[in-house]
Amino acid sequence: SGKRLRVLVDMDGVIADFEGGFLKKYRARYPNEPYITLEDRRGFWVSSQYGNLRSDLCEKAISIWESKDFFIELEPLPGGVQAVKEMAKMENTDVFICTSPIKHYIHCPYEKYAWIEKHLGYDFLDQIILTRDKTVVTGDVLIDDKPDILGVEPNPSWEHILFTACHNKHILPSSSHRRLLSWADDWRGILEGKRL
Ligand code: UMP
Repeated sequence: SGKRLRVLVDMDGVIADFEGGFLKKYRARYPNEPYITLEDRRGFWVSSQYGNLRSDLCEKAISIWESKDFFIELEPLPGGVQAVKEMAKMENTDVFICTSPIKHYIHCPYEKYAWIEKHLGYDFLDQIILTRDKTVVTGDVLIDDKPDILGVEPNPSWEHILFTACHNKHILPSSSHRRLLSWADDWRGILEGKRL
């Protein structure tokens, strides 16, 4: 029913548990350093909040996600893999995983592909968009936990649906932002609305 829909789904913080994976490995590697609980996380950039806690903790935080096996070992977030699989099977629906790799590129891009193959299957490797600028990608919706998605295109084609995460749950989204509270929330309703 309705028009064909292109859905862009972010990876870290939306289908893969970046924050949980980070905190677990940070505490294991730096057991004597202070840390920020997920409850106390504020702002998209983990490195900034750790750097504000103590300046040397910025690079310690970065060392965690720059390490081999960080991205591949991220746990799926509740319901995310199932929702994406279900979405991809819907009629007239194209789903792409749209994710920004870190610039320390030795492990991250490879492991993002490996994670998608492991959790969504080999055929889903056709649906991956790795980009540091999501504004140049066209789509009807972008489901992403980053509050400010900026780039060279001032008027992106997609509507940004803010996916709730520990770091963004306290901010009041701008009037143009709709939210998806979790994968238990009504993502089907949002898609059907865009199809009209
Ligand atoms: N990232 C950082 N620094 C941080 C937090 C995350 O570089 O403090 C990286 C990890 C992911 C990317 O590769 O940012 C997340 O990008 P998107 O979720 O916007 O795709």
